[in-house]
Amino acid sequence: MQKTEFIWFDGKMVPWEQANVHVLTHALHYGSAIFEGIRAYKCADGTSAVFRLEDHTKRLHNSAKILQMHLPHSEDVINRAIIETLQANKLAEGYIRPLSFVGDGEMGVYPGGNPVRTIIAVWPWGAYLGPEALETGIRIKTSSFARMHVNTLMSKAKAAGNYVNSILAKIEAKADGYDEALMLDVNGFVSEATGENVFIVRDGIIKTTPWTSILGGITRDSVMKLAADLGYTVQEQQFTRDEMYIADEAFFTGTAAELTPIREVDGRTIGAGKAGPVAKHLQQEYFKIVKGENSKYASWLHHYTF
Ligand code: PPE
Repeated sequence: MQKTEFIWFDGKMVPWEQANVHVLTHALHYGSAIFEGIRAYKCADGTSAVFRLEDHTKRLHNSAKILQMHLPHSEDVINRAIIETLQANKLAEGYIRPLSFVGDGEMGVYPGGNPVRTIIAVWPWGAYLGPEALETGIRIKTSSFARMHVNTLMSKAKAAGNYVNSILAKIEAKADGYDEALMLDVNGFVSEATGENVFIVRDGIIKTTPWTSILGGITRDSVMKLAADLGYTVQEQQFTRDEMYIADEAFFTGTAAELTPIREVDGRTIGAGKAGPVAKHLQQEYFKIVKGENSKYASWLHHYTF
């Protein structure tokens, strides 16, 4: 990864190399951490903008609530700290990773009175699934691992521990020669991917999985609103992998993955085997919005300069 100069750590700007923790950090042993993934883009007017900053910070605080972690910093403080970290690093475009975690103190599963610590790191990050993925689409395979039951881990929290399930699926998919894993829920319906939400398009209707076993993706929400504004019918509805096989188009959404078309699922070619027209249309409009080229969505952008 491409390093930057400073990481915000519990209210202070610390040089990248000095942003360290003790090996007995609770989160390192038990996964007791929550995080966000946010992107900032260069805009046409020469400024930069963080995409849906306040919504990400809100989700961070909601994740803390679900995990009963007490964050010492308010949403306002985190919003300001994110902008300050981008400015301190002179980063005009890139990825932002706030992380709050249970620190060291007592050992044992019970987090007790261990301190909750927060970092904000930023770095340049290109296309998540490879430079060609956004153009040509990716190949995915249904994972042998199911997404968590809704009472096993809390998918609406972006919790570090949840990602062990994602790691298992991602390693399997890559080892089998695929770009990403398609994950089903415990009832066999399509859930999400290891770090993306799933959409299909069939007979002109756009479908995405309901907010049950999935993370409530902010890109998912943005694309649903955008698609509806463009006149598409958008449904939040369960669907099966075979419905996906016969979809005209399929795509993933995520902060890191942006809007990545899917060209193959379990050896079946989707549509024409390349980015479909609806995915391409939504992708183009999404990139215009995040780069400040569509004033209708100006309220989603938090501009900054340095
Ligand atoms: N589901 C999961 C499991 C997930 O991790 C993400 C984001 C999403 C859906 C989409 O959410 P949103 O970014 O709000 O649209 N995954 C983040 C982490 C990726 C990583 O490898 O790290 C991300 O895209 O930032």
